[in-house]
Amino acid sequence: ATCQKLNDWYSQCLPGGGPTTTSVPPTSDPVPTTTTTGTGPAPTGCPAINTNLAANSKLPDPFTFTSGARVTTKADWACRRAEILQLFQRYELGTFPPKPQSVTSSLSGNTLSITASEAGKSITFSVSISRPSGTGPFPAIIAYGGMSIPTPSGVAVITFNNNDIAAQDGGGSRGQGKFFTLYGSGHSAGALTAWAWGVSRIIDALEQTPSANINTQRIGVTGCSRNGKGALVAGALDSRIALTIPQESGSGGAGCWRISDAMLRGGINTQTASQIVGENVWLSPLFNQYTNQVNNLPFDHHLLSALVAPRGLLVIDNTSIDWLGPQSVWGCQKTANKVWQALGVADGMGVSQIGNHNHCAFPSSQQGDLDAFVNKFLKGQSANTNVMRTDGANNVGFVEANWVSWTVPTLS
Ligand code: MCU
Repeated sequence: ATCQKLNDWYSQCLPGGGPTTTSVPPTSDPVPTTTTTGTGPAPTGCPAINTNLAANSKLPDPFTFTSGARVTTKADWACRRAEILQLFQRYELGTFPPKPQSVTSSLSGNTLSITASEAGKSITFSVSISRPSGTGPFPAIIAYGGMSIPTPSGVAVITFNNNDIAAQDGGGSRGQGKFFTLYGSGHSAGALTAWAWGVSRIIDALEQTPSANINTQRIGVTGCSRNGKGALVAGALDSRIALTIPQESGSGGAGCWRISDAMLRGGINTQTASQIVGENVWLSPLFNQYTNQVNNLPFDHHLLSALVAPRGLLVIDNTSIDWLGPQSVWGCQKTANKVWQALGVADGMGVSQIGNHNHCAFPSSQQGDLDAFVNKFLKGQSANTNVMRTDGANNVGFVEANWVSWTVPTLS
């Protein structure tokens, strides 16, 4: 394909690449058929999942089940969401284990220690809680590796040492960390999934520790870059999280695999599925067989974001770093917003994509966007969260018709 011009890449670099045949799902399927902790009880009466993968070079339709049935109601969406959760675990993230047999916690000063036990094994990890002045219970943001966005007033920060739960020390660090001590080093979860499990245990602990003085109905999660990928996965997997704020998360986060591949075909040095699985252990080994045929995946990351709906999602991004796939993030997340549109809450999900700053350096020009989402979703105030903006000249050229071949229903 002619796919050369950087400035014009959206018109040059159409969907494509990869085989058009179907692919065989993994033979050993460790994925449970029930939805997991934090997502509430599994919806009933849902269509059976169809795992015969069909190649699709565009972004898969959020509103059609793998069975072919259409999503027309909000109840259908609950089923479709459960299906998408299963698909992500099966092909990319690995199994997200349910709440372990026992989760206990103790608070000492600002340190919350959490012990999780399952099948005779147990692990303990701790988080530090920094509370604002005033009277709680406070809203809180769980920050992977500490805050990389400005701490909003009146909001507690819970610092999560995600690397302690699952290592991310390059391709050789698979199976290391406390999650794997508990579940075994051969567990299918990638680091992003293991960290999300850790976030779920933090929320369990906060729920059972009123003296921590945190309002568990008002929990946000954030992280930047690799930790931004983690924050997005946590928001997708645990529906107790009210606001998800991935920052500059790139491929494996807010980018779509298919669009990132098209960018690379267009000569842009950007991270793709093929590269990411060698660089680090963020994803399940189950994903490896799909990285050269992402068109066979029954999802892309617009559907990872869609798992967050109708809860709050603010994608904070940077247009200046090609490696992060800014065009991919923009097209992917504009498309994800259609799920919030269908649910009647389009302004529950925003994208703020601004360049000319270092990686993970939050520019003051995005402060208003952040404040609006925090005010609405963590403080319960009314705020204008209609945020869908980019300063990327290439990005506004996203040709939706190249990537989206479905329409958006209004779900009743
Ligand atoms: C955007 O996140 C990652 C990226 O996926 C990696 O390829 C790169 O090595 O590191 C980024 C990061 O985490 O930077 C702090």
